[in-house]
Amino acid sequence: MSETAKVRTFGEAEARARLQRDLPRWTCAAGAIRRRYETHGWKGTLMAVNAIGHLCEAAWHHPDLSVAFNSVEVSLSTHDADGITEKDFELARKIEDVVTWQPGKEAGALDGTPADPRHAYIKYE
Ligand code: H2B
Repeated sequence: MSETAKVRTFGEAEARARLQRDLPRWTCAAGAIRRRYETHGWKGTLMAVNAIGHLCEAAWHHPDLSVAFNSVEVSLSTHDADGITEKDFELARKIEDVVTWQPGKEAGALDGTPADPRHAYIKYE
């Protein structure tokens, strides 16, 4: 595809339909796809922020983040295309898989965070 070819952008209705199918906890508003992750407090929020930050830098595709004591909201759109593109959905998928990962629910060797409230940091519900 030539450098000047316009990247395909998704309209709000199309993006919503895609999220409903693939990323049901994400929403589409004001030209971006968004997801709020709740945590049990500041330390959990910062761990989630840093994990998201790493994924976005590795992707070279950066969100707006709204950070509060017990939550972080991710907002993704593609500046170069002035809209929502495949890059936003692909990165949202990776972020969702990483932030909501609970190895204790998988068949592997990892136990995941203990149920003890002292260790709780991401709210998974
Ligand atoms: N992030 C987002 N969300 N959209 C972009 O178009 C984008 C980016 N472009 N991160 C990259 C970096 C950069 O090449 C340009 C100059 O912003």
